[in-house]
Amino acid sequence: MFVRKRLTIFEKKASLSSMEIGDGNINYIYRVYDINSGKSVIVKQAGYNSRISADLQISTDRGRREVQALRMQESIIPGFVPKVYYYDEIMCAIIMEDMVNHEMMRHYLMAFHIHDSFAEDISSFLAVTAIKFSDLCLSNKQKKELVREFINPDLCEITENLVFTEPYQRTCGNNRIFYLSEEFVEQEIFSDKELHREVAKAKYEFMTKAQTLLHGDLHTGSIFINEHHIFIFDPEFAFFGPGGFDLGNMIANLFFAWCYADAQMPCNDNRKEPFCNWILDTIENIVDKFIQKFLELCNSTGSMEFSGYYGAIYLKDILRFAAASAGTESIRRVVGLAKVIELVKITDDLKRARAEKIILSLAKAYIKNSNCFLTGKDYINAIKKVIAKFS
Ligand code: SR1
Ligand code: MG
Repeated sequence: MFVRKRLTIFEKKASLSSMEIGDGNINYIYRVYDINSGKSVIVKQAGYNSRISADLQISTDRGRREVQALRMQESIIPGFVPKVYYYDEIMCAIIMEDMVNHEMMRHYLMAFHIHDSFAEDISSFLAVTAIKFSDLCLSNKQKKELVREFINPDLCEITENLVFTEPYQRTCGNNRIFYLSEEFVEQEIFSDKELHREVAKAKYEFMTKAQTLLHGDLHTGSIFINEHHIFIFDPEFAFFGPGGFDLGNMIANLFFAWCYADAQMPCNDNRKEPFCNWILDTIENIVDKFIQKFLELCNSTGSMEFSGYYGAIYLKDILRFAAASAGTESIRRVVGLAKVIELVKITDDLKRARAEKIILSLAKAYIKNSNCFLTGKDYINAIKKVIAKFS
């Protein structure tokens, strides 16, 4: 009834059905479809509580920001996000394009599919959003107005707690640690004061540095993909934060796919080596293509002070925060409340423990040496070094 009233895309007499298809931590997602015409839309509704924890209450107006973010992203880089058809403030529900013939990237990677243009696509999205929503491109007043509109206290608080705080506290009841990783987490995460200091710095930047409009939760569950195309969706965590956060999250999540393949695929599976190599190449290419596109865009802004010399300084700062964010995303997915299935679904406990040690060690290198990740190769060298240590 809701969809029929709000949209005209279905025939008046169409017999519509719906089913709940969400598997995320927060919202309710329904597919509404007409079996006869084959047309369908997605309805995303925000409830008061998150699905992952009844204790976690989130203001229900988050859809407003999500819709605005999707529309703004569509305006600067068309074709990368699903179309929004309608937002209902009372129902707290978005009606949007059903991304048919696409599947969640997390599942796509867990089926060991390679995607030739992913680095090209995602680096464009990351570079364009890093530049076009920043002071490098927006006017002074426009930027401040948008920062105000995107103040996102509840969703940012989730990240501040789940990503930047709880995984470092041994007494935090929200953490979920795999039994074979407990000792390692105790020694390497809970006891490492230098690490805590660096994460505190990153958290402070996350809270205060309104550089650009971030997606805010860019993992492989926020991407739908097919052989030829990607959709980036679900930007309900969007806010003006430090450029580099989305890039870092992407890098961390791609590496989870490497860990899953490394642990789950038998050595005699001839898809294993190409897939694992493709993941590493993709991480390297995303970083290098991001850098190249960022600088090109920066130089084309026409802004005297922000192109050229300052552009390079700005980029270095973004790359530093990207490395730190790759680290914090990695640690929270191993130690914290919100897990990724790439780790949970590793069936051999010893292999899961090894994967988690690799991820945590790499994360520490990203965070403690965040200044040193200036090219794609810097990531690959760090990854290979840590893998060798646990071989
Ligand atoms: C309570 S929400 C837990 C996580 O799910 C979302 O997708 C975000 O990643 C958040 O941190
Ligand atoms: Mg989400």
